[in-house]
Amino acid sequence: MARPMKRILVTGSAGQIGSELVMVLRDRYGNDDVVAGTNRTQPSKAVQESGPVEVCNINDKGQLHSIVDRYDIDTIYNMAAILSAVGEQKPLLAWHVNMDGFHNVLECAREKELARVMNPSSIAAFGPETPRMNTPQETVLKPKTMYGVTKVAGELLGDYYFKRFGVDVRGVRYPGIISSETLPGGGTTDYAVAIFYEAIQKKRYECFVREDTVLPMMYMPDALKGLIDLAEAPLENLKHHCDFNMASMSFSAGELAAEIRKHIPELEVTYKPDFRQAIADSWPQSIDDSAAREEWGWKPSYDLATMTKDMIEKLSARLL
Ligand code: AKB
Repeated sequence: MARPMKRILVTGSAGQIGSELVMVLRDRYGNDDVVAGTNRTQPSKAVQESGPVEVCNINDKGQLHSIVDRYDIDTIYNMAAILSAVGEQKPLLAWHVNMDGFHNVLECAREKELARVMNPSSIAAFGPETPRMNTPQETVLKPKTMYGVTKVAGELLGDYYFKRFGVDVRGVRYPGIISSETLPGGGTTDYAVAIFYEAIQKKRYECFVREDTVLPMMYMPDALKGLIDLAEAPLENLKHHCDFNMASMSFSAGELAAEIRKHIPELEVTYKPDFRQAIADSWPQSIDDSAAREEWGWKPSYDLATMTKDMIEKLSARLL
């Protein structure tokens, strides 16, 4: 039987996923029991005002251990990461944070016998040799970005720590995440968030991938629910640990623009592909997530239409 989770540290809590994850976890487990760890960026006002916040650089072993000791942490959600686009500009930094930092988290979990480590992987673990449609759970993993390399290595390292040391490490391969609270930073799928802000504020958007670029995407409420459901799943039900495929919706940049135009008909989109096009072209278009569905009951709630409507309502209320 897995140990219960009582006190949680979220690293990268100022980031796109971390900032919303902290709030959902605080709702679920209590404000004081979820520590928001952040390195350089200030977390949102909501995060700062609702519970403990600590400076937490996962590359600083002493700092990480001290937070875990002081708050009696038993679960770490490791959301600190350098994403694909920044990772291509700063590959050594991507390795340092995504691998050395994650290794520190794992070592901390091993030494202090923590109940659980959650470490998201990504569709970036796949590469051009991977089947692009309905990408299987078990398949070729030969990414061509440093981010992807660290994601594959992170999956393997997490699985190794589980088998070798009994550390309960779990993770999902996230597609592009769309959300209205915090902007993503430095990813290839960022256009699918930026287009909403620009559509609402300027009625025009210049997209950095081609109109026909199709990628798997997911709305934030599904992404958070999925990660927490996996964290709470009984260990004995899991055959996989750190590499669950997770799917929700797939659409081209042009299809997304057309869906937004149903709400904002004046929207004009131009397409000017840059270096991120090659990254997008190396990733799958759709994902087979049957292992996640079978082993821990994964089931998304949002599709392109319901996600778009909700994004526009939330962002319009805030930005206009
Ligand atoms: C990125 O674009 O780098 C991320 C991802 C798919 O992991 N959003």
